Amino acid sequence: MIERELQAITNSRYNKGIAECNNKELYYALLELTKGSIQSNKKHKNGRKLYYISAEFLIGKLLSNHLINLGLFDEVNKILCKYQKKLTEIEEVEPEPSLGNGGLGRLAACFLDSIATLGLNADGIGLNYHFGLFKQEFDNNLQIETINPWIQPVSWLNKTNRTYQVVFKDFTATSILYEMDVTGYHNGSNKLRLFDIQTLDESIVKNGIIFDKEKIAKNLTLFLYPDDSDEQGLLLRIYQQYFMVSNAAQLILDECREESYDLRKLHEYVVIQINDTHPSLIIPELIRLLTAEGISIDEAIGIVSKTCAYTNHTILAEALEKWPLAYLEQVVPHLVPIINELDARVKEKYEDLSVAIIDKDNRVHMAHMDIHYGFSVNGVAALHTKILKEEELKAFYKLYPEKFNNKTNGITFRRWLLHCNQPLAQYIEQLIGDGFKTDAAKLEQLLQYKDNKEVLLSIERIKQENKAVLKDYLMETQGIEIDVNSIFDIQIKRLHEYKRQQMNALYIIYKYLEVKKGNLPKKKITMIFGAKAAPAYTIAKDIIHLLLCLQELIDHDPEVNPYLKVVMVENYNVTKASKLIPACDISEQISLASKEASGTGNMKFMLNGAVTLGTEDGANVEIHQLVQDDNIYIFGKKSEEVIEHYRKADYVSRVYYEEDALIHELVEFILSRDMLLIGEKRNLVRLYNELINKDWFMTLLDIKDYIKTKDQMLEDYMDRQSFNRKALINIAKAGYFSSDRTIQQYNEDIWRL
Ligand code: GPV
Repeated sequence: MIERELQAITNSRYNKGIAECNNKELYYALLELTKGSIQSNKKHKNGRKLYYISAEFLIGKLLSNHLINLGLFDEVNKILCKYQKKLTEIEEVEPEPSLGNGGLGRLAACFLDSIATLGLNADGIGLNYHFGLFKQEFDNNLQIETINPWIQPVSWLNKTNRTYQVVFKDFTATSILYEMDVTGYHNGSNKLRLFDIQTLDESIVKNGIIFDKEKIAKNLTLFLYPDDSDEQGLLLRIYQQYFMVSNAAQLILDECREESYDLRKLHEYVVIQINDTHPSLIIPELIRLLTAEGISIDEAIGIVSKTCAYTNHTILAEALEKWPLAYLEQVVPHLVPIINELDARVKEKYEDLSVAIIDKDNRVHMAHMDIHYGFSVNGVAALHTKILKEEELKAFYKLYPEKFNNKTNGITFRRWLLHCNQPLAQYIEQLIGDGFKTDAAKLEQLLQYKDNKEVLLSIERIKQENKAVLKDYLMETQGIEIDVNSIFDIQIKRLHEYKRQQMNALYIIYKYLEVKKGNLPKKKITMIFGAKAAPAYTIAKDIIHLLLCLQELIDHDPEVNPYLKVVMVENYNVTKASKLIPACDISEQISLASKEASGTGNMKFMLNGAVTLGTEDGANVEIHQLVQDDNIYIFGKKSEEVIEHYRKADYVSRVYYEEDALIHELVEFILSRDMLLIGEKRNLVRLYNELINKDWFMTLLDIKDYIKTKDQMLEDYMDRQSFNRKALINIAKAGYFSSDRTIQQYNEDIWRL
């Protein structure tokens, strides 16, 4: 049946049979086939509808994802095999849309998958960035940014004829709506709706990712959050955000009108989830549109407050958006009276100026607006929500305890197990049946095998198989040779000082010096990194430079390279994550306690049988509780102690550097002769100074405990059976982190669809 359909498509498209098509032709044929199957898979929707508004949806490649969800994957695989074609090779043809930066965007994508799987009535709303996040290349051990064009004449995007006018102070933009289908696992489909601006001009991008930031009509949807290190960048970001939410608000109200709903009862038909503060301007915009319908401002505020819910994803002060009122006046003056009114009501009601929307410097605190004028505020892991209540948002928690709730993040097991690790998924199915595919909690049944030698050996063999696949992939894509008989230690995530890739780099230096001294590791260690740095984040780029220099140094040192290997994977993205995670032994989750709101990579690694080396931070805390002490390696200062250091401002990294001989030696190495021969002095000196004079994220506070714990972990790895047992327990306990569970909780406590 499917075979005949595919055959018909290749015949009409290319006038060829399946066997004669190349991978590119087969990709487009499968795209057409898959899109056709989704069309016929729509379900009637009714009841309250959720709009999940997000500036990011890091969806990754979609072909296999849809095939799995539609239940066509195995059959298509079989057909392709029959013609000696490989789905994995065909997938290489598909470009990866990079519509997100990292965890927040990927979370939105996992949520869409679970929402559709659970059959909930919901759409995602965002922007159709033509070049998305930049593509990363390495040159001279430095990060270079180029564009990532992913939109092709034929793609998963469907153009609609919905368009809106979005009014800015200096011009009126005309939008156009594109849509992508979001399939649920064996269950219906929803839509991801991405707005674009009609006047966009891709040709204004020159020289990597440089473009004229002032030509808003031409640049608005070119990139995901372009560099906001200067005023033009900040203004563009406000243009983007308002464009996104004005379109969203118009769309939502239109859909209500189409159903003849009473807009005064909006909250009975609609719930809006605001994904971090990027879409927060939807609050004043909706109020504006409702008052334009003749509804009083009092009533409009009341309606919107019952419709909007806000998710917080960070406590990092620099990531909490505060827009100068003057900028809003420059871009969207018609929202300013409403924001002023919202602020005035807060100031009249509460004396505490720390909860004001507009502060004394005339900056608008987006999160404050969300909390006062939304009905729910949630954090993304238990510890994160606790810190919100007790520290960062304490004043708000006092005012509105009933609004605060926790929703620990999750990941879709379709992509992060069934697709990325087929050998493991099949083996689990052999052991406990296929119930875990729809009810992730069933993975716990694996615990009955935790002392079964044969099972533990199979888990090890599968990991070995996945390492071999990764080895071939790295050779093909980057010409890098890795040793499958080494321990794979992986840290993949955005490059940020709080995530402390620099601490891992200091560990590499430590190991390097140990080998030089003749203290050889029992087994070779391959340290793999993947990370993009924001183009304007200087220190983050310096850390990439340090890692690349260490990679080169060790590669060229025959005394050390039999024992150590550093690999920086270029252009880390969702596709690369799905190749790296199944091959990992040690999952590095080493953020400074209190700083990583949740993390979701930690969950993906655990699910694929890697053991976590981490701090008591974000969801690591919950992983620790689930797997218990024996199956995770926890180190470093706890969040209370870290918060105390911040409160007292008493952490001085230089003291650690001066008083501890080992720390001194490791940091000094950054400026050693060997390093300066390879690297750029300017970058290395800057990073060195940052570590000894600032070290905002307390690398030197935790480095000793980190080294000790990691060495213990490497030692324990040598007892293969006991380490495989840890892997199995991690897989068995990962069920809690299914985004199906997370979404069920959102629906029960917040959305009530
Ligand atoms: I705020 N996060 C992100 O990726 N981008 C952002 O702009 C902000 C937060 C991340 C957090 O850092 C992670 O800890 C978290 O797991 C993820 O959001 C999803 O909640």
